Amino acid sequence: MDKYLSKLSMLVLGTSLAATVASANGGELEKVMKARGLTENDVIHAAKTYNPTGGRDEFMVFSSGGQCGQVIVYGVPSMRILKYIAVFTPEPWQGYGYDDDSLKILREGNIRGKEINWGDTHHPALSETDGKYDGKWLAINDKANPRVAIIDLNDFETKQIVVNPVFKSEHGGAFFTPNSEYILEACQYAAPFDNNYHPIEDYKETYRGGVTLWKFDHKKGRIIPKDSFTLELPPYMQDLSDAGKGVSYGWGFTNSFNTEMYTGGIEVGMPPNEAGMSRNDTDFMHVYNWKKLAQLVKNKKNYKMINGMRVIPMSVAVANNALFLIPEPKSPHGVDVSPDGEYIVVCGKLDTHASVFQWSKIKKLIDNKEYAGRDPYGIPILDMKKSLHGQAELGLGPLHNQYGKDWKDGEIYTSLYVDSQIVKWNYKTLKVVDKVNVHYNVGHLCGMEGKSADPQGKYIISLNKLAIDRFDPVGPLHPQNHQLIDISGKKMDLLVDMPLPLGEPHQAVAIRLSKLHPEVRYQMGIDPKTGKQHVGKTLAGQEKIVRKGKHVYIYGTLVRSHINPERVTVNKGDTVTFYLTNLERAEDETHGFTVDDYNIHASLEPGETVAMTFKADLEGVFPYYCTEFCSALHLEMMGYMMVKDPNKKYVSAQKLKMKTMTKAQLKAEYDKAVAVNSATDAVIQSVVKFLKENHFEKHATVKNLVTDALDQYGKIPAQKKQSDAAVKKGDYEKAVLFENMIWQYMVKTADVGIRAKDLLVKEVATKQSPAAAEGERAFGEGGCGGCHVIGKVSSGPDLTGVLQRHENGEKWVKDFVMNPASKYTDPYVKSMIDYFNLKMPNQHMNEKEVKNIIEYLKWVDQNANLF
Ligand code: K7E
Ligand code: CUA
Repeated sequence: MDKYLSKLSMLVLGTSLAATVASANGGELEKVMKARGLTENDVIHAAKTYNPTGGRDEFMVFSSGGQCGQVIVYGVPSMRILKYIAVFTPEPWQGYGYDDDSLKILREGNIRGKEINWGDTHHPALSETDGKYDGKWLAINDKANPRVAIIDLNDFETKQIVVNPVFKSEHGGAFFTPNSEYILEACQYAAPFDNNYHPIEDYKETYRGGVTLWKFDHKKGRIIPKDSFTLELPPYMQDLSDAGKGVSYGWGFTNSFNTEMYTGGIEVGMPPNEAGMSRNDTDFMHVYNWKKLAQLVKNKKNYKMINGMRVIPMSVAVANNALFLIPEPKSPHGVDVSPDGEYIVVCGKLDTHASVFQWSKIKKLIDNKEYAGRDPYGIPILDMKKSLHGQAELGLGPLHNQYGKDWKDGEIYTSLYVDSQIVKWNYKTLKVVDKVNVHYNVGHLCGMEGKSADPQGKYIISLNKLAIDRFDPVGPLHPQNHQLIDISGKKMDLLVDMPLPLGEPHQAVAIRLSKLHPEVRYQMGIDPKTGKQHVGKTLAGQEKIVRKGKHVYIYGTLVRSHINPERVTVNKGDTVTFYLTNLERAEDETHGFTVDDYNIHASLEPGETVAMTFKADLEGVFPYYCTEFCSALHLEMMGYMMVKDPNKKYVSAQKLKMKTMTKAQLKAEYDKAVAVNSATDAVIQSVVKFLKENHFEKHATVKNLVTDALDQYGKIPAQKKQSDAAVKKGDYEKAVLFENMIWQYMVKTADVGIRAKDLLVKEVATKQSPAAAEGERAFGEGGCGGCHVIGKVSSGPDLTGVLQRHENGEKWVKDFVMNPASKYTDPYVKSMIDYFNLKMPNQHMNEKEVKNIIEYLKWVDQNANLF
């Protein structure tokens, strides 16, 4: 890698790439470039965005998923998608909407009793402290069904959906105030606040716009609807919004279009909305003092209660100097407050200009009550010219803005929808600095923390609406295209395209990875949706089935690789609730659960408890199983739910009983199982020894894994007791089953134990002797690597420690490699053959090669903790 980097730096210094590579690397890179038609620039772009396996990104992006109603999470600069967070839409993998607990969240989003199973997400927002992202919570709005959802960045799951009870549409949300006191949500298409019919002719009188200030409990991460309020606004179509910060802290800014209050009517011979709604040269930016409004709303006489929402009438806001209008160029779109709060940049959309308003000028006009007039609703209007710092001519269709690292010097980036460009300019000097073409029609752009009080620069992502000719064709509906642009140099440099095939992602927000600290497991028995202990929490040994009238409750557990209980019988017509707890503590040991044909599904992360309730209205036999390939015995992780009709008589079919094994055969099987177990145990002991010798307890993650492994191991004595008791009774059939269970626990112990060992990477490798290096080569070229991965169990056992696993290990390994068949009957080898379903083949190595391989294996053992 180092070599590669130095090569690249030479490149940057102007050395010809091809020449450098030809001399340093046998021309391999040149060959690849030629074969794939790559330029030197392409290779640099690739190197700037490529993450080698296991590599990490610097930033994490939360992108709205548009019509998919989800949030898309990806890394920058690699542009690798990491997660879809289910928000307004059911998501089966995560069980979202398919288990009781997440369904409850989804149904919080019902509107007037109506189930809604999608959303049109537009603007994600990260919670803030002092105007800077704190990595705790994410909010996102739904334009179609006016709602806001809260996602916990501790586990990247949706925790709350609130419905706006007065809006019928919204767009200007979600935006946090600088200390996450409130979340701004502005209306879009004006409509009556009540739920009654009002003729469109009464538009000006009865239709209203507004902005809702959702009170946010920053600690708990929940909106408190009863402490929230809405500011009534004229039926102008409010658009994007932003909260003031720094010098403009306490104020909010909301754009609008259709201040004409045009209501269309193509069907009655009127010109369409698009003509009537963009007639005026200017629309209004709403400027409001949310801090003052929050004080006013404490007094009953200052608000009206509508659909359970406290609404402050415009007249009250005006009387208290808390609401103003400023003309802005027609049909604007983005409004973006600078990191210090002094400038408010508004984009024209139908105007080629960006308008830079200046807070200190606005504040002066407000303080001096210097108004240019009033709108039809009596709201004071501030003079546009006197509020402006200035305007900059940027190009066609400016939409949104993001600030750069040198924002103090005026660095800002703006998307140009019509020109399909990102423009870098200076909002202080109002000069254009640089432009870069994007493909095509950019909407929002996303800087790295580019709208917080602490912009990081480095990259801009262009969120393009169209992907014409960018990707392989997939039919008439194309993906969207997010393009990563390097802004660290003098010129902007477009690095790479990423297709997003899930909806139209309007806006994205990026945060430094170092600010996020999500959990890897839950506290045992938690309902992650509430953060409290789940009523269905069940620990090992507490599994039970309880019937209460016609409701059957199953308190079950999942752990590799069984679901307890494995048989559930209910009556047709019963209501069934599965309470399941994933007892795993090992990181990433997720189990899924479904009962076939019953349209339920849950994803159980380690420690999580989930409830699934349904009516057993179909008679029959329904397998249930773990839906996540969690372990070698995942397919066996299943059970049956049997639904019988209480009004039917069923005849036993047991006459057809199958022939069984003789006692002698069973005894032989038992002996074999015991032998395999003691051989496997020896392997475990060697892993445990390794872990102890290398002080696993000093590394928290390793310690967790070891705890989990020993947990599995600790279950063996109880099984052994049962096995011994069965032997005593002469029931070898049962004893074999318990011995097999012991073996399962051993495999799980070994599995986790080996993962623990993997992680125990602390020392630097000792230098390889020439023989060991030769051995590594022989190992690779001789095909050993096809089945054995050092440090990992793959399609063959891990060879770390193989020399210690057997008495006289070196000779044992040599004999085995030279003539594998000679050991096929050795109980340990036999157990491995059974386990992997593979026999070690003869690779026809010569003695020297085998000797070198053994030297290599010794080196592996010396450095085992590095694999
Ligand atoms: Cu698409 Cu912010 Cu809804 Cu602009 S919005 S593009
Ligand atoms: Cu648990 Cu598959």
